[in-house]
Amino acid sequence: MSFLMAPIITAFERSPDRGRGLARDMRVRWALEEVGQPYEVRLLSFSEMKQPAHLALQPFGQIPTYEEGDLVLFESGAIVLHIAEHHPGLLPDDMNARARAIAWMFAALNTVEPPIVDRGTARLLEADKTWFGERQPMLEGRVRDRLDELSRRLGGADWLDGAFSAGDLLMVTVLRRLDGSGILEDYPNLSDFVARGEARPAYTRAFEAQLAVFTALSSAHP
Ligand code: GTB
Repeated sequence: MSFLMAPIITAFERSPDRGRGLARDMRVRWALEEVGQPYEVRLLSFSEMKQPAHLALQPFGQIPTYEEGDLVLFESGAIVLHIAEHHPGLLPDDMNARARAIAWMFAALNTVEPPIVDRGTARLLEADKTWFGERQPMLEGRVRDRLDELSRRLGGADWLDGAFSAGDLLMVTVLRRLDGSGILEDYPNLSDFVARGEARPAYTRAFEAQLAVFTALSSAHP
């Protein structure tokens, strides 16, 4: 099934990740690619994100948003769930398996992502504080606690619960936020899990699309 009009998502005009696909539009692009739904992208500057027109779509002035006909959604998890519920391929048909896949979506966003974001935010915004050095091991420890648990649960499986689902998609994007930290490398089965996600053709298409935004910007303003 395809939506009648291509949905429109928003993304950073200048992503601070410089095309590494770490911002949260990546997970929405990837979900749309997995189900074969064409989409359009409206790029926003940081100031546009805080103006009334965008705040009407996203109360917190953030990306991504999703517009499809008269439906407007914000929150990347809600957007991915909406896509998964309206197309085959990202959620199992069996109702119990479906509920478990949705539980993994929440686990990615609600249990695994927070300590990863806390660590990243501290490094970005608090590195000059006197207490930064003292706090850092604690923040990294919280990330490692979650990865220990996730790694134990994943074991030798390819995906978190049977076939690839929106739960895996979100978990891969969350774990990718540890890119460059060296932490994920201590968990070979989680590194392989991320690599398996990144090897999916839909992931590659989504990654290339967001990278093209950065590449176009760099060639316009070298
Ligand atoms: N809970 C919301 C969701 O899941 O949709 C969170 C959305 C969110 O945090 N959006 C960020 C944003 O718009 C972009 S993704 N921030 C601007 C603002 O709040 O003013 C977060 C992000 C940003 C940059 C990198 N990076 O450079 O690596 C990674 C992730």
